[in-house]
Amino acid sequence: PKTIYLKDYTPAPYLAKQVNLSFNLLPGKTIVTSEVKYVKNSAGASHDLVLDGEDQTILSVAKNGQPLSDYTVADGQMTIANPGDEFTLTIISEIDPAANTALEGLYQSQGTYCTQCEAEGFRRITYYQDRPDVLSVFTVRIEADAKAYPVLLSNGNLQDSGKLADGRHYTVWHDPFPKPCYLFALVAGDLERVADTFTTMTGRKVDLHIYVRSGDESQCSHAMESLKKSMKWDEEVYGREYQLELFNIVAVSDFNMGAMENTSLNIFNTALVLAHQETATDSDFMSVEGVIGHEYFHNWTGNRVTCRDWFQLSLKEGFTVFRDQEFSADLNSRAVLRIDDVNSLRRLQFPEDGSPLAHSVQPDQFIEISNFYTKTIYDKGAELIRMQHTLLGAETFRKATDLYFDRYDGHAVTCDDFVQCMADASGRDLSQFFRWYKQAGTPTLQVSSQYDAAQQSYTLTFRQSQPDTPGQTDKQSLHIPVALGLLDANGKEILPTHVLEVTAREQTFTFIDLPGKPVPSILRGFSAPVKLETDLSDDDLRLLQVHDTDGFNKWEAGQTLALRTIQRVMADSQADISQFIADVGILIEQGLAGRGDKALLARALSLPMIGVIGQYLPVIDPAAIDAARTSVLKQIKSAHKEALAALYDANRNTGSFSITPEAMGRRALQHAVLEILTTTNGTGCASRSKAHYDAADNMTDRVTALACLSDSGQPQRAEVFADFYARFKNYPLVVDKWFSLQAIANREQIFNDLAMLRSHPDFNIKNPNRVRSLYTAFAINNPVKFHDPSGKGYAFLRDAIIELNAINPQIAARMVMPLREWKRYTPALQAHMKAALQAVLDTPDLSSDVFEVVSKSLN
Ligand code: HT7
Ligand code: ZN
Repeated sequence: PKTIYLKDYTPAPYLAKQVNLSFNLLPGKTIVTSEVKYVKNSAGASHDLVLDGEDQTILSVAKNGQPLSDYTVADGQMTIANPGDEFTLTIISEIDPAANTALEGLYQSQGTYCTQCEAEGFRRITYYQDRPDVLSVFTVRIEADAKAYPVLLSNGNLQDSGKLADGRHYTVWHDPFPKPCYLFALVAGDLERVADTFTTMTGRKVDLHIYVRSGDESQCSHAMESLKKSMKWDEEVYGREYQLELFNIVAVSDFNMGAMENTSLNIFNTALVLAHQETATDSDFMSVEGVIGHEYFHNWTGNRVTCRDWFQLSLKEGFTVFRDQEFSADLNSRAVLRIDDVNSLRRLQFPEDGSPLAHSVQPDQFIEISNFYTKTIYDKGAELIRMQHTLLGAETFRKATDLYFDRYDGHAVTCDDFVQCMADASGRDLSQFFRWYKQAGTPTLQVSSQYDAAQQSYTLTFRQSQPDTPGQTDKQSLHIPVALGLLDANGKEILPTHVLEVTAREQTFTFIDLPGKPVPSILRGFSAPVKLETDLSDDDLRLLQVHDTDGFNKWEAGQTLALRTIQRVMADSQADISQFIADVGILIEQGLAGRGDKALLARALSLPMIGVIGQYLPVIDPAAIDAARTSVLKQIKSAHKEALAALYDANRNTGSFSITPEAMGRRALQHAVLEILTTTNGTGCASRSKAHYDAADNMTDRVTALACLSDSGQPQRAEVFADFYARFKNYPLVVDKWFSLQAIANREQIFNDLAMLRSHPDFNIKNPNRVRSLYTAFAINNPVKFHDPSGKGYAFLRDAIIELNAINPQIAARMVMPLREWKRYTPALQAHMKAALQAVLDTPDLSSDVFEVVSKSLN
């Protein structure tokens, strides 16, 4: 496989002035006619027109209407030497969507034709310059059987439609905004439409349509409301209006990722559209809102202003994640969302940044771009935008984004261009800040403090360090915004949030006129994606946990105390942790007194997950972490059983179901409490969980009960899982949950369970959601059994990767991820993980997707 380098970028040799595509959808084949008007690009280096194309049979090629034979096809490219300054090229080819199991290009999901062109799927549809800096105006004609495929959609506005002979029909779509081919989309199927409208800030009416399979219409209202909220939010917060007359969303069951932002024809995984209290959890409702927002926001950040090349992927993804995070924060509880986002960053992105696959937010090289849709590009990328927002302040940041949209609407640009807009609008020099885009790895920020009673001054010293990562050593210091507050010994805030800018390797800040030693609240709101090491005492943390005005740092103080407690138990299983246990009692009492936000209390009562704890240890032994964590949970239960039971009872479901932040907070709190109460997995625990299930009137409570029963050896476990399956077997997204909730069980017979699930009639290796529900759930959310000392967990994943390599390389490559941090584990586990990776690497006919991640992991 060939490595592609950022340094080799050159502008496209030809511009595509206009693209006319015609699709004839026939049984067993699709005929694609592509007619493209090309003009020589004066900035282009070469005179040859080089078109990308894969998995298709060329039927004919013509230039200006005359058959052309003077071209070569090799290694997925058609080359036409020196075709002239301006000409029309017509290529007719044949593809087979029904045989397309990779789910890239044009494929079928349960009979519905749909497309996925990002990043390089368009080349599976027709020969074209498949790169994001070639922007063109598309007109698309679709022809198909009218009865089987009554709905025929593409980007833009409907221009024409009509009936044809033999029961066929057609539509013609025109998208007036030039776009790269990765934003092209087509859908043809027998789908139901849910319709609404939105009136934009200048009074234009936009039709909003969500297409789903018959029977799913009643599960679309949350997605539709979320879409309208997104459109309004983008107008209010960024001044961005939607430009077309129509916005379509289509939900399909077979999809490699969550959703795709194709201009005016978003295609979604059903998991991120359908939501109803009976079938979706609170977390599903939140994801639908967030992803509907994310795809809608791409309309400006990605579509109207797009990427010059795929090394700039974070230009659109990092910015759009930041936008969707802020959208959700404005609509819900800001502190809760920040906690959940940071938890996810630490659990998934920090390990990536410390692995052999660590890469910068603007990478320098890749083999398969689809392997770079990573937590680093998306979530660390969003943190980079957040830091710029923090450094500039909301008002100047908005000026900078206005400048960005004005300057680059209709252009394909780079991350450098974005940061330059931030610099130009603020008058600041952000050249040091740009190093965040180029240097991989999570920096460590050490902070030490000194109080001088005589001078009444307080000094904080910051030391930053950057870890070596593959291909990068001796890194330079970064520009780090550190949001800081100071509290006095009584917990009163004496310095409200103030942003310090740490730019040197070592830097001190002195605060004067302080009559007593303050307690610092450092990195409020997690103002930079760093590993923070402080000299705060347990008492300092306890003060912050109670009094900090920053919701994130209040939670963070409690988590740091929990982490220290678990580490103490890991070092000495008999360690005295009574102070920590007593502190948890205070939190429970607060809950019983009805003080504070329930969603925040739920998070405060949840111990850090095994994956997060592992990040703070030199060598990861999941079983040892689990033993210590479980011991702490058991001590909490034993000390506070009555109070916890009372807190559970006080938060019982009364009244009708709703998804307000308050209602979700109450359910989350009940879940956190039930998890502690059922931690010993005895008969009483099982009865409690079963009672929770029996009382449930919504999916969140049912899933809570199943999660608390999952590890249990009591008979209620089988009863409840059987009832759940019987009730929901006709709802694929709920059957996914049934698979996952069993795959995450930390119990002896797990490997038999996994074998049973793998051969279950509902398992389908070709459906990515089902594959994730079994394999990803197991490998990510069952750390103890995935890292079983026998190596059986790794073997289970290894076999699936090998099987999927030939079916769906993108999904196969993603499944390698849990193995890539092998060097962080104990020597015995390392050996098994390495052997699993090697077995995959030794597989014949390895796709370039899997080859890239496995070979880099082993390096
Ligand atoms: N921009 C979209 C990316 C995407 C994708 C990438 C590779 C393979 C399949 C894919 N489906 C969607 C998703 C997003 O970030 O909005
Ligand atoms: Zn995106």
